[in-house]
Amino acid sequence: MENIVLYAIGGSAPSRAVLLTLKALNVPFEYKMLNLLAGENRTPEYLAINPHGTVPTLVDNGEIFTDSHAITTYLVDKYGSDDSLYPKDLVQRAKVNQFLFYEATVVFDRTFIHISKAVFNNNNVIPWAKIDAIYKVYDSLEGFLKVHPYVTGEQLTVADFSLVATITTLFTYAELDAGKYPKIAEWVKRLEALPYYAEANGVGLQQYKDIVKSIGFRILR
Ligand SMILES: N[C@@H](CCC(=O)N[C@@H](CS)C(=O)NCC(=O)O)C(=O)O
Repeated sequence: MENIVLYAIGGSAPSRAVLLTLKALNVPFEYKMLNLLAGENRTPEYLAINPHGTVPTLVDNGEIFTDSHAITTYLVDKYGSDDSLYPKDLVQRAKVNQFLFYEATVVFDRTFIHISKAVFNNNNVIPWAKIDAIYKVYDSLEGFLKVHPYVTGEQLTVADFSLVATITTLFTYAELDAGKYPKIAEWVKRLEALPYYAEANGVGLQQYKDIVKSIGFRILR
């Protein structure tokens, strides 16, 4: 058995950010898939590991980590053959942290989680304001990508993994207009070209989209 155990599910964007990192680093791990729809994240056993009941959770040699941003940065620090995905340079590291917090506090928290939770709880009429919040995110991300190929600059980092997992999931609710957001469209293509992208983000993303399609949703203007 591997030392690293990942509790996750492909449909979850933060889980996919961790999968992208593990695949990029080529680190072996045991994948424990949790079916959130069946409440497998609310069992006493899982809550004993992660009292918040969320995925992903990563256990490395008995140490437990319950947030994707903390997990991806830890993995690069511990298992990276170099620091390119999470630079040790103070300025570059601060920029990566900045975009990890942007993903956590703006992209995920102001848009995705509220829409997704509602849809998965049979409340599938989405007020326009919530969709508009997604377009505001696209506006800011387009601005951040104006001069660089990746969010922090010239180099791919875990901030790109974190953001691409959530942004591509938001496409489910607010399709990206490549004419209006060319930099985001190019950035997504750049990430899709990574050899591990399809396995780490593509498959789970499609699973998420299929579930939402089967539930259906309507936007209330
Ligand atoms: N900040 C956390 C967010 C984790 C999170 O909210 N995951 C969702 C799935 S995308 C979840 O587990 N939801 C189940 C629940 O809240 O009960 C991270 O980045 O790891």
